[in-house]
Amino acid sequence: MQHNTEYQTNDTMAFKRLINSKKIFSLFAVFSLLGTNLLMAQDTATPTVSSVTGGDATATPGMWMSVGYYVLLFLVLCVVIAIVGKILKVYDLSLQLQNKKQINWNNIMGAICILFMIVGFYGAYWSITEQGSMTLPEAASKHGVKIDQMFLTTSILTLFVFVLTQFLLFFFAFKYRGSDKRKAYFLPHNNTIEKVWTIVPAIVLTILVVFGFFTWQEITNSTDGKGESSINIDVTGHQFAWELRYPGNDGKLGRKNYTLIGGNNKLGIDYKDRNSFDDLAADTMVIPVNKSIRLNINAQDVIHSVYMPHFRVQLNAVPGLPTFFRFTPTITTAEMRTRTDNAKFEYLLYCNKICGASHYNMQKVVRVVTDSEYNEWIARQKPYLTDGLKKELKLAEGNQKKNISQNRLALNN
Ligand SMILES: [Cu+2]
Repeated sequence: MQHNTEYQTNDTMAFKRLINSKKIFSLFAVFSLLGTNLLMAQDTATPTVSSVTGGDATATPGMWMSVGYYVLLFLVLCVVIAIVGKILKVYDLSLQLQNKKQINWNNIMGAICILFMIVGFYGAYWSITEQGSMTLPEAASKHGVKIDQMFLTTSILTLFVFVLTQFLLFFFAFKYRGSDKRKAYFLPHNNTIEKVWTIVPAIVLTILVVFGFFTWQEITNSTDGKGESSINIDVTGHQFAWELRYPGNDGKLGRKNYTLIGGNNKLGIDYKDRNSFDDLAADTMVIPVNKSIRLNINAQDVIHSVYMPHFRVQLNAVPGLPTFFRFTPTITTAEMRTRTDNAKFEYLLYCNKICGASHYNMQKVVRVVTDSEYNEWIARQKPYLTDGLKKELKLAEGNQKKNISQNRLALNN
């Protein structure tokens, strides 16, 4: 009797503990769902450049609500499946008590495997046909076409392997399910099989890697060292905007130095370098079609990333580590507007590193134009060397002289 009560108290305690952990988990789930919704809703409240593009890319709070809804639906479905499984188990035990023929679980598991395979394949087919077009827009640069070819080759190869292996996995699980009529064949080791599944993937992966290596080399060496001049454009990232600098008539960008960064000299341009005098500030990145563009990439605070999906350009912008990327745009904005049937279409330069709270809004419009349009536009751009900056530079020179004389005084003392 005593023992019984002891067990009972133990059981109730364990039960209570279970209830508590369940309560805690559900509370946690509710909070994380609510938190995500609130965060996302806040983000969408601020207008973004994407509204310029006329795309449907802007997320709505409703969209995130529906994400939460589908997560909950999935959890409910899991619970329902678990309950059905338990009911079947109880039914099976009742059959056993009545000395009747029991449920053949091996057949059920085999059928579930086949069902899972069919649903899984349909899901893969659905995601390719429904969402495949959302991956990347049409390539609008010379090297972009090559990257797409590589991407397509890899996708077809992996798709083939995916279908083959998944079919074998689930079909074999069904075909050779447990049965009293069969005895499992014991296969401890087979050298031929081992060789095949080591050598074949090794060859395929080597081909892909070499293919990728040569494509990347072609992209990065395309115009370097061949004397072909590119249009130099400085892209500097900071929290949370991109700054653009174009060279003036000389085609050369002046030196920069981070110690010179100040109110009127946002980029820290060194005006001791004569090449700096005619450098231009621009708000939009306007580039001529079919001309080689060299982006000089910089960052001032944290790591940002220059990302232009249409041109298949992406390179990190790292503070203190200037890099560059050359590409040649092939389709003008006007042409793309007719192709996409969207009068508001714009190419965009995004930041592709989560660099802080307003990272999502770090975008710049890129406009690809004809040669004459470009020349007309560049003539209208204002120099970086503003009147304010000129005054400041003179002041700085004056200060420097003062400092020097003060130092001399100090030395004399
Ligand atoms: Cu950024």
